Order: sequence, then C-alpha cells, then structure tokens
Amino acid sequence: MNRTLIESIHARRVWDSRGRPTVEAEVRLRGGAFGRAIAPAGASRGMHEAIDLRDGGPPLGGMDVRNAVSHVNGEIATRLIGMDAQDQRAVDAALIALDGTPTKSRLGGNATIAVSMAVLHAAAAAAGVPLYAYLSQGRPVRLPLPEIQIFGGGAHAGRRVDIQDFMVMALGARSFAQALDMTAEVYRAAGRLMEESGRLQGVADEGGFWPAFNSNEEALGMLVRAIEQAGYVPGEDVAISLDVAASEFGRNGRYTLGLERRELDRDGMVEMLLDWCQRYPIASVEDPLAEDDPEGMRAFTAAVGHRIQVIGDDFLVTNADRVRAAAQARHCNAVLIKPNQAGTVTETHAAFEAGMAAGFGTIVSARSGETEDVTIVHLSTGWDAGQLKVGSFSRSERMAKWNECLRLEEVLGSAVFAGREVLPPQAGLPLP
Ligand code: 2PG
Ligand code: MG
Repeated sequence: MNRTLIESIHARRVWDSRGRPTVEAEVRLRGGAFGRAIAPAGASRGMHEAIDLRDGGPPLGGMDVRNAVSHVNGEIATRLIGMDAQDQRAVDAALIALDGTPTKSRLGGNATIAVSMAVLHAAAAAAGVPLYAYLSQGRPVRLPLPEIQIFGGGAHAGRRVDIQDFMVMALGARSFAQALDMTAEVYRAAGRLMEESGRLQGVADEGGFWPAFNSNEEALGMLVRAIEQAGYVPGEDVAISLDVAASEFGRNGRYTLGLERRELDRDGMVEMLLDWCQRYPIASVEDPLAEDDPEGMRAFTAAVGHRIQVIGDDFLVTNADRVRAAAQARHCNAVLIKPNQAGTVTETHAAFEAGMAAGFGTIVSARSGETEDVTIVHLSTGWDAGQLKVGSFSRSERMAKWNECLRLEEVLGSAVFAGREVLPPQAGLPLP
C-alpha cells in the first residue's frame, strides 16, 4: 500500500471574515495523513486572476459557493483519488486539465485552490513535518518581514478613501516578534490619534482603522504621527507601505480620485505618487498604476525603483508569464503572491520562482476575505519569500497568521528573520 495516495476528498461550505460562504477542502491519504485548507476571497480583484465560482441568484447576494463545493465532491474527487499527494505538480496538472479553462472558470479557482492546498497539507502530514519544513526540504529559510495595515481604504472601506492599504513595515525590527511589538504600538497610537480627532469609526475589512479622512494624503500624515507617537523614527525604525490598488479607480490611463473629486491622467498620477515618496517615508508601493497601464507602471518604477519596492498585484495576478514579461519590461520590481489568484499551488510557486529569477521582491499575501487558514504563513517561510502581507493587527483571521509566524519563529529562532535586507537599502528614506 502506498501511504501517500489520496484516499478521499471532501469539501464543505464554511464562512469567511466578511460573512460570505467559501470552500473548505479536506484530503485524506491511504496511510491516514490528513490535510485541510480554505479558499480566501478578494474584493479588489485583478481582471486576469482565477475565477471565484459563485452561484449567483438572490441568496446571499449571489455569493454562494454550492456549485464549487459540489465540483470538489464530484468531478475533482473522482479524478484525484488514487493520485500521489507527494506529486503536487501532477495533482495540480490534473486539476488544470479537468477544469479546461484559462481562468478556472468552470470548476472555480476557489474549488481548485482549496483542494490543491489541502493536498499539500496532507503530503506534509504524511512526511511527519510542519508544512514550511516540507516545502523548504532542508534549505535555509527565514521568517518574513511583515507589512501590516493601519488604515484600510478603497474597496475594503466603501471607497471612503481611494488608496486601499496604508501599511507599515518595521524596518528596525531584529525578529518577527519584535516587528509585531513595534506594529502593535503604531496601531495603538493610530487608534488614539483617530479617537482624539473624533475620527474613530471602527475598522475596515482587513482590521485597519476606518479611514475617515478628507484627503488620501491626510492618512499619510496621520500615519507618520502614529509612528512618531509610538516612539519610532519614521523611515528608519518603521516605514510606510502603500497598496494603491489603482485598478479600482483607473482605466485607460485616467484615474478618478473620488474622495478629492479630481481626475488625473497617467502623468498626473505618477507625479502625485512621486511627490508622496519625496515627502513621506515610503518603502514600498503596490499597484501604483492600473492593471491596464503598463506604461504608467514602467514610468513610476523608472523614477523610484532603485530606492523603493514597486509591487505588481492585480498587474501580475500571480502568473509566471506575466512576472517574466514585467521583469523584461521593468514594469515593477516585486511581485505579490496570492495562491487563489493562480488557482493551484504549483502555479503559485511558478510565479514565485519567476519573481526570484528576476531578482524581484516576493511578498506572499492574504486576501481581504480570509479565515483561520494559515497556509500562506508556511508558504512565505518555507519558500523563503522574505515578506508577508496579511492585513491589519486586529480580527482573528489576521492575527491567526501573525500568531502562526510566532510559533515558527520559536522553532527556527529569531536569527532567521528576513528583516529590512529584503528591501532596497534606501527604502523608507524620502526620495531626494
Ligand atoms: C490586495 C488584497 C489584500 P483583495 O489588493 O492586495 O489587501 O485585497 O484581497 O481584496 O484583492
Ligand atoms: Mg493589492
């Protein structure tokens, strides 16, 4: 009997952090090993990412996933039972072939990623090691430098402000645990400042404070004050990281800032961001221009890429070919890695490897709709990605990931924290 052959696969409908249904998959191997994973869900989604299959119709605003769940329990289980869970590549190739579409639109990327990750967990369990160790195969790994949201905006906060994520990176931290301690102080200070100025209105989808600001830039000013009030030097101890998520408000080279009632063209948008990078301690900017604006991405990267991390998220959708093309054309210098954008672990890993080969920064990332699933923590550590983005410093679907990192750091030791060396040396210092 081969103990790592898949014996059974079962999916059920569970609920995510926005109270929407999602797909949980469980895989059992002949030797008894077991793996489980839950698909996350994005709100600001790239147009080329794997499709989250939703049922449509009146119930739950069309967001139900009964079809995706039955695809797992039906066709997918029938196809994968008897395959070797240790051969992730073959399992994922079978999922891709069975689906037969470029975007997993038939079976659902939510169905395929839940199964693919559950198979990975089962294989690690059969090997008797934690998932990160199964992935690293003895190669040296590091705990990632976290980017942690303080204010949530964009599609995660009713578009109250245009910019989606105002985050911090604890550049001065010497361990993952210390990075969390420092971020916790900044988060607390930000909460206090919001309260004092009469703006405390709860939190957005990923646990960052609800952005009751009059301009996008006001959030930057408040973030710098929060860093200072927490006792840190902005740009040295703690720097700012932005996810502009510009595809949400930009098309065809035009950008509409709803909060400020103004429209910018590509050059205007690049100019505004450059100005921010000159006046604020910004270390990293994600999707500064829209997914349909490679020219804008290239212009921004040409201006700041030697000093600041420029990440492609919607722009690259965790796709290896897109990462290679972007590296060639210098559209950005870092890639966000989201397993459910690709739809299988193997495709996610291929995008990650393409980023590594290009000398890109690599940031494993959660989605705005999350659960207690902590698979991405093990991917970021086991693949030695160097960075991890999970959302803010509240709400248990976020804290579950940070806490899992602490457990791994206890095993690995704080000497293996990636820290600020994953960023360009001058990241965080205002541009001259
Ligand atoms: C992003 C993510 C996480 P969403 O844009 O990077 O912040 O958001 O999951 O909604 O795409
Ligand atoms: Mg993003």
